[in-house]
Amino acid sequence: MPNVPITCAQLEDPLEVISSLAALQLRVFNSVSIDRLTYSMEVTPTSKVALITGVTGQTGSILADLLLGLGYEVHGITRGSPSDVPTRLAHIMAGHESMKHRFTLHHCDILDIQAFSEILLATKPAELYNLAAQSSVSVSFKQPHETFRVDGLGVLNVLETVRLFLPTVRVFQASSSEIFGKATTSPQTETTKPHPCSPYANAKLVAHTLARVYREAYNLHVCSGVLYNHESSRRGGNFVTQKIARAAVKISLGLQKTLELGNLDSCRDWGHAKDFADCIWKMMQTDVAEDFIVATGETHTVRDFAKKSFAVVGIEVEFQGTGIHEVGLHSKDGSIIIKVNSNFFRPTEPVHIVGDASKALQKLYWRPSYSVTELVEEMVSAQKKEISKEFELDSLSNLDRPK
Ligand code: GDR
Repeated sequence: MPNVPITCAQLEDPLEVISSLAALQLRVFNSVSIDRLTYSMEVTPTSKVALITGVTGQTGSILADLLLGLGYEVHGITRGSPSDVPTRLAHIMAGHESMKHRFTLHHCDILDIQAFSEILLATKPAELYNLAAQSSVSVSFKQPHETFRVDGLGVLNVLETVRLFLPTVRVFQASSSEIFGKATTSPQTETTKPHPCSPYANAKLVAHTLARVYREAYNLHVCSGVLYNHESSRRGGNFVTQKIARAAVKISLGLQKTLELGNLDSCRDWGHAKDFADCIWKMMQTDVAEDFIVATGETHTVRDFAKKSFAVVGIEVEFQGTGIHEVGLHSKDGSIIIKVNSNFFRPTEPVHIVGDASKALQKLYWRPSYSVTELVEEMVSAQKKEISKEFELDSLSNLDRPK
């Protein structure tokens, strides 16, 4: 294997590493650092082409950043309007030429097999990441048909299109820890028996099983990543972590009085979406397609996540009471800043969702790089900036904070 020297300055700019390696017209293995993650990868002179469905979502947009950073030509699919610039992609679409010219946004519904197959044939990706989904568990109880349409039938369409038109493409299917639901084994592994307990989880299990069936029946390179909860500053505001991060900042600034939450005892294995995107990419680089659990192996309650988030803005929360009567009090003045609202309860909840990602460690050399504390700090800090922009506050420090 040729030894290509890389300078420290180059290491700070992965694109430069890739272009200098490409200029040497060599196939080499090397280590590239992108935003605290290190990639051991095979770099080829011709950049790879990737297609991401659901590219405007949190994980889709983070994956787009990652792949562009690795030198890929990236095509993304969204159902959104062609006249809108998706917020999470604005930095790419209005960004540096070196990124912008390698990114194309396509508009189609993955349920539209004709439109989807045209995009697949026009772009001919080496890697297809299927992240398109109705991703809210609570919405799935209210809209089970729509959830099954996108999360179940949509995946069947993607796999059928691949089988018929581009069977050589590598496919990643975003599976979910929700498939385990009321599983009796904890932590869960790739062999744990699923026990879904929501329409969302059920649709995801159908998709997870389809991915295996297409791999085995048609010898397609399809891998499923069983993704546990993954968060970041790009998380949608209807998910509990972002809802908490936002409320903590607003309450600290006197812009909101209370935060209403559902089940405070719910536990989740929360990781950082950047770590998860890294694992998803690594999964796609293996010659044999397999399913992997992607998780941190640690759980925290919603209550704990709230405590940590308020601590970042300097508020200590003391919880009192139980069940629907539990409240979170501001330790300084005893005011109620967190309440339980049964409207946020779900008809059923997974029991103990925590993943064992040993297989990803052994086969992909993947382990999460962010702790939950770092994740909380990042999310709350991002909300501080966001809210200060929204409310056109010149300086947060000038505000009259609640005592
Ligand atoms: P989840 O994420 O359902 O696990 O699915 P969410 O953040 O919605 O809920 C996590 C837990 O928090 C409890 N909870 C609340 N949830 C919301 N949204 N709002 C509240 O006010 C609230 N109060 C308590 C919930 O009951 C739940 O137990 C996420 C999604 O990203 C899925 O797409 C993905 O597949 C799974 O994670 C892994």
